[in-house]
Parts: sequence; structure tokens; C-alpha cells
Amino acid sequence: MFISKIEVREVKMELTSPFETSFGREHEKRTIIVSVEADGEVGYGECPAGDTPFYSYETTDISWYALTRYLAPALAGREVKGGMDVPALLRRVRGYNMAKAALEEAVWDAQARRENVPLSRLLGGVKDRVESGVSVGIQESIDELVKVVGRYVEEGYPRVKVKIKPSWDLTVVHRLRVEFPEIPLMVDANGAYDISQKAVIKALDRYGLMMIEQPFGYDDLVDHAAIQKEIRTPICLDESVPSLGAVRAALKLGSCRVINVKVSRVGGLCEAVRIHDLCMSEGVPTWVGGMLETGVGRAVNVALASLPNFTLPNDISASNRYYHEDIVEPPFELNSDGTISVPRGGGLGVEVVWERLERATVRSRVFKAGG
Ligand code: OSB
Ligand code: MG
Repeated sequence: MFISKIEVREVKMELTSPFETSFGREHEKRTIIVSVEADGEVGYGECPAGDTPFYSYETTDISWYALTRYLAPALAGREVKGGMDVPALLRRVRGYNMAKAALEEAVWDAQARRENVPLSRLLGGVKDRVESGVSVGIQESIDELVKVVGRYVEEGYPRVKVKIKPSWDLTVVHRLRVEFPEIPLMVDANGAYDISQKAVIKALDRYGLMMIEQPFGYDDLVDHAAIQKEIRTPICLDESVPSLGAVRAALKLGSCRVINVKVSRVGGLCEAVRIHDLCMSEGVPTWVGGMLETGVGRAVNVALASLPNFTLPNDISASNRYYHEDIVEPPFELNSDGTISVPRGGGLGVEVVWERLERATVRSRVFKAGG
């Protein structure tokens, strides 16, 4: 496939409700949508980096810089067989995983559309529905959180993850267990603790949580290994595993028993599938994490989650959990069995609605073969 044109767009989408984590609160989502034209097909990908460098150094502006200065120019005018060939063309650039992932996704989508197969099939997916889960941010009060969680349980979400931080942890989990004794529940600290606060993590071990996600620092595999030895609840890593190499180190050290695989955090679908395959061969369960993506990134996440070792509920919720109006049609919806269906159409299996994309676009740049 000859990559004749790449378009990079910054898009601004209002969230249905603010999303607060241990590192801050977001009211709207700035994201980057890239499109790649090749052999008459157009493929889409998304770079859902955050507005601030509190989850990752890679912010929307940093990704924009990497995409427009180095990555899109490195890909425009190149010949590829498909998504599989993209990492090698971008490898000279170190880091900027979220920016790289968006371009690779767009090429995968174009390839799958050209072959008229669902992206899921191209990746080795085996499921036609993937298990949904909802990630609930920090709220104004515990009563408010109970209301919000109750609403999602009512809507049929089969697993709830709540964000925690020091001062919003044990009392919150205790109350949730009183109100919802049976629901599959987990917590995500986004690295808000360190080993000196391990008493909190050990106390969380009493609540039958499915897992505790990323309690300690993003670059700390050793202390995660230490705490995992002291508790029964599986530790799940997110920020600490940005690559296959990091996953290998984490498994060897015993830093976790579950891996959150985020396409954008690991730099694309090729790396995500490699991590999936390694975890499958090691008997380590995985699930697909999210970054409040629009329907473009969500479609990619759904396709990935259809692979066999994604055996735990994913951070993939319905479009209306995030946005009043998604930029794709049809929007993703929650089935009555708590799953989200894998689209059957070619590529992502959903269509970007041009007027909505245009309306949400803040800035854009075009790169063509031959400059
Ligand atoms: O840590 O998993 C995280 C959103 C943005 C950045 C980091 C995280 C998250 C979420 C939301 O938890 C997951 C979703 O997209 O539903
Ligand atoms: Mg996380």
C-alpha cells in the first residue's frame, strides 16, 4: 500500500461528566485523530494523550509535535504491506508511543478496509463480543460516588473500577462494599502511593477486589514486586509497562499478576498483540485499558479485546458514558449481557461522521507523498 496522504487533527470533545483521577480533573477531552490514505482507502487512528503530563509525559501538544515534526513525515510517501510494517518506519524516533500508535492504527484500518475484513480478524480476534467495564473518577463526596456507581450497575456494567488516592481510598472502598457487596470491583491509584504507604494497600486486601491497579510509581517495578508478595489481591500494572520489555521485566520480578494492555501506552497494535501473546503463554490474564477515546480509539480497543487472552473485563464502556455524541456511527452500546459487540464491517467497522469530525477539529495539518 502506498501512503499518499496523512492528515493530523487536534479534536476537542466535551465529556458527559468530568473525569477525576489521583492526578487531576478533566472536563473535556483533547485528542488527536489521524487519517491515512493509501490505495484509495482511508484509515483512522487516535492519539488520546492527556492535556497534562500527569499520566504520561506525552501530552496532546507533545504528541502533536512528534506527529507533525517527525512521525507523519517519516510515513508519508512510503510503501507498506500493512500495519505490521509501520513500527520499523517509526523506530528511529524514541518514545512518543501514543503518537506512533495513532499512525499504526490508521494503517491497520486502511489495510483491513482494503481486504474487507474486520480489524479484529486481522489481529487474530476470536470473540464477537467483549466484556465491558466502567472506570469511575473521584467524586465530590462518597455519597455522590455511591450514586454514580449505582447508576452504572443499573445500566448493566458488569465490573466497576474506581480511582483512588490518599484520602480517597479505604473509607471509599469500605462504603462501596457495604452498598454493593457482590459487584466485581477494582481500584486504580495511578501511582499515587509509595512503599512507605503500603499499610493502605495491605488494608485494601480485605475487600475482595479483583485487582489493585498501579498503586506505586510508574518507574517502580521493584516495590510492586514487594507488595505483591504481601497481598492476595492481584496487582495490575498500567503506567509501569509501556512496552513488551517492561512486561517481561515485571513478570520476571513478580511485580504483578495482571496486565492492563493499552494500545496507545505501548505504541500500537503490533506491540499490544506481542504483549497479549507473551501473557497468554505465561498464563497471565490481561484486559484492554482505555484513555477516554472517541469512537475511533474505542473501535481499535474493541478489536484488540477480541483476542483470546483478554479474559478480564476491559475499560471499554459505551460511547454515551464518555460523550454526548461520538464522532463515529454507529456509537458503541452496552449489550444486556454486559458486553460490547465487535463490529462486523471492514476495518474499524464504524464510520467517522465527517461533519462531526470537522466541527470538533481545533487544528489540522496535511502531509503528502513527496512533501
Ligand atoms: O489509568 O486507566 C487509567 C483514563 C485516562 C488516563 C488513564 C486512565 C484512564 C481511565 C479511563 O481509567 C478508562 C476509560 O477509557 O474508560
Ligand atoms: Mg490505569
